[in-house]
Amino acid sequence: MIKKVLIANRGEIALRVIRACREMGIKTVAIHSTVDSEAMFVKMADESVCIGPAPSPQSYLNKSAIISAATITNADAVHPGYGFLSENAEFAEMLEAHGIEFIGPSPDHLRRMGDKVEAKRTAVEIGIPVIPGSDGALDTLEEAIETARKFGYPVIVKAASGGGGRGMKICPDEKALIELFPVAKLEAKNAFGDDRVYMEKYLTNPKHIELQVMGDKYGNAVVFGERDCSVQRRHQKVIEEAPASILKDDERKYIIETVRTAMEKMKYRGAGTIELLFEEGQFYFMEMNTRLQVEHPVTEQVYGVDLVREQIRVASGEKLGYTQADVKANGYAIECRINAEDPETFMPSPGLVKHYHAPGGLGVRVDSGMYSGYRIPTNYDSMVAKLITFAPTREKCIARTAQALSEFVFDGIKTVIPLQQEILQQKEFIDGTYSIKWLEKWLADGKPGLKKEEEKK
Ligand code: MV4
Repeated sequence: MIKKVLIANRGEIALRVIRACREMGIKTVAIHSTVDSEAMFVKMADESVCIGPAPSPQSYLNKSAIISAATITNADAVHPGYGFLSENAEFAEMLEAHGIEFIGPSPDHLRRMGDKVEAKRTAVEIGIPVIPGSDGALDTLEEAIETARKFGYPVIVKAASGGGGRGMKICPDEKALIELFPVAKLEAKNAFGDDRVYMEKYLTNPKHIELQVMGDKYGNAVVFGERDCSVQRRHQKVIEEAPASILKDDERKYIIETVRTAMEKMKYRGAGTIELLFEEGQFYFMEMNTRLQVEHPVTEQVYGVDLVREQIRVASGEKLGYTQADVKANGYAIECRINAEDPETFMPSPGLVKHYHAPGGLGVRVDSGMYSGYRIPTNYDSMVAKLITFAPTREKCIARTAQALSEFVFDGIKTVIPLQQEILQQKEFIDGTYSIKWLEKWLADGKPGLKKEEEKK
């Protein structure tokens, strides 16, 4: 069993991992940059090592500095959290070479899923439905035009090294494709040093549904249901929920069994997420994320599982503590990502939080490294807390979320809480029909349907 874990991350996820380790009797080492020395995760770890200055490339992305810190503190494993080095195959290989366990998938799986053309090829091989499109990368405009004629417009051109919304071009017709195909290739070359692009039929109004998977070193895999992550703006999720309220029982059963079988076929190890688009009753593979995700707590609350504990257990070589028959959903959970941003302009709002108060009560969980007197640094992303609420019904869960949001105090900074309070009152959110397009369109239209508006009339 792993005895000491170095956490190669910061903020709430570092804290999340420290808490799981503590419960398991595992010692923890925090690494941090100079601007994070007063952060909660540093205070909560058994030991800490300052590994570099504020810019991530010199600290949280500095592979050799992190491995040195693991070596001098005698850590036998590294948990990468999300973002930073969590999906970096080279980092996983370096750790392996130093005899340190990477708490995550194999380097081969990290590399394969990082290449979106390879990921899609793998999805086909293991039986996950994919979006109709090109067979691998497209070299020439002529090939692209021929492919688009076969599947029909609109089409989307995606960078093989992209992902998460980076390096995509939507082409409504052939004229647009002729114009945008070379641009897509050039931008991919400049952004990723890889000009390979591929094409798919563009789905115009889908939902983003993702499945939580977990595999062990013995080829066993389970799926902890799905999440609906369609409330997003510029590829940043704002509210996530589990289960996805619009799925019918047979749709859910089918996709869970398809993905579970697929994970066993590829012998996937560790936590992962299969991202799907869902439109008109059909699921389509989009990408696989080879890490624990920000929104994992909604799954934990609905399935009563500690996903970080399971990650550590399977990395230690233990068998999964669950079979698919043990996995039962209970109630509903909603997560709000509280970002330190202006709720109207989305401009970052870092600074000193003079006074902080978190909500509480039945069915309320707050994952955050915030405390009164903490100064949010400007160098990293703006998420300062995650509110996770859970209740027996979705209706009760929405009411609980609204109440909990109203209890938060962040004195000195702006947060997106007012926006989330408004979203909770919208018809599309309440009935669960919102698609990936909904939030941006509602904002662009000046937030129609707000109660305030109706009172004025
Ligand atoms: C798509 C799509 C429609 N059709 N692919 C965005 C992130 C990256 N994982 C792929 N993305 C999309 N791929 C086809 N064939 C629409 C999106 C997309 C999207 C997906 C999920 C959540 C939000 C999104 C926002 C814009 C576009």
